[in-house]
Amino acid sequence: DLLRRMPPQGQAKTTWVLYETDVINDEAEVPVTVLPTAERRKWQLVWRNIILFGFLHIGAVYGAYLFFFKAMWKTCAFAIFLYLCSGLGITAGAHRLWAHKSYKARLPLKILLTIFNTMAFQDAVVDWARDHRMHHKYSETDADPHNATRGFFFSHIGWLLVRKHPQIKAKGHTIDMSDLKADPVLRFQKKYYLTLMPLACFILPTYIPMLWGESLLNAFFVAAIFRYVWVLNVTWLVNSAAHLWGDKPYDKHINPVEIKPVSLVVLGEGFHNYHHTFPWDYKTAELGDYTLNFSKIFIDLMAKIGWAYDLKTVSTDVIQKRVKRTGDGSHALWGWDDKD
Ligand code: ST9
Ligand code: ZN
Ligand code: ZN
Repeated sequence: DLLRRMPPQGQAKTTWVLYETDVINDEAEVPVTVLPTAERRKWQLVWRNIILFGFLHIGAVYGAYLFFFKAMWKTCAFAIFLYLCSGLGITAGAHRLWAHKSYKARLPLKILLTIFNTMAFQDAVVDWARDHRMHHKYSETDADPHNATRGFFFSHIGWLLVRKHPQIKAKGHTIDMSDLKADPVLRFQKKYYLTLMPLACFILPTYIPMLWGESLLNAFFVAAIFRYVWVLNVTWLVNSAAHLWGDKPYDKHINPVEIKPVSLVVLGEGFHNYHHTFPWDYKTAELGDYTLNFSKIFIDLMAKIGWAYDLKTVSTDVIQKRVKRTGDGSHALWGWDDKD
């Protein structure tokens, strides 16, 4: 289960680094080769996506203007509500429940999170989770769909504007997706995605504000377009900013960092050095600080009513050992009980 990456001829540096994929095991240490950069590539631009994302972002700027200056307060509140719901569809749903299996959910919660996830239009959960499992297993290589060693733009949005690197398709078979492919709720979502997604992400968010007298224009640009593009961009920040600028208290050998201000807007997903070190923790953070981890609050609440169970986490002891062994020294508790 431990990943060994082979260097392409003559261009990689070798370091000793612990590299975990899906294993819940903090003890093993193996040598792996970390590729310092991505290989040079010729881009195959996907013009359909470039044009669509271009228009979406222009629409979102207009939507932001309407949000701050023109729309009814109820519409603005509704847009924020949709941001939180669709955000949870990504964080508590696609990410923590499905890609990482960091907790289990009963049917009503699976259905709720699938609805929330469809509102976020980041493609069907099975496809999102497949890319995300590749991102963890082959982090910062060409088999990582949003390889952050290619820089901010590529890992933020650029990767959605070009054809995927052949390595993604070549190594794709090493990812086991049988669990999600067998899930009837996710199969339903995938099968009817092209009907469900427009309804959940654009049509209903435009229709509902009109029930309280909002104009079609305001409803569409604020609750659908601006809210959608906002959620996309904050999600993408976890791929870009949270792989670039910040501290590495848990593992200094990997690129992901802790980026607390981002954590607030990404509902608790900004503790990315922690998350790549301990990907099975349902909190995606050591402390799960309540103010910065809305998704944890949500999962805890679901656990209280019995809809979520088997929440996985990491013991303080394991975290402490890891911080001492591979941390960069920025951990707040750095040096605690140094006697042993
Ligand atoms: C979007 C996704 O925005 C965002 C994901 C962000 C992830 C963030 C993670 C961070 C942690 C969580 C933090 C959350 C914070 C949230 C905060 C919320 C408040 N493995 O893709 P194709 C094979 S989506 C194995 O067409 P192309 C496979 O055979 C936005 N195999 O490649 C596949 O066929 P099939 C809306 C793989 O042609 C075939 O290749 N959506 C894998 O190169 C072709 O696949 C869009 O805009 C794999 N991973 O095209 C659509 N991948 O699927 C964007 C592929 O039949 N995407 N294969 O099995 C596209 O248009 C295209 O994918 C493309 C590449 C142009 C980018
Ligand atoms: Zn990452
Ligand atoms: Zn993850």
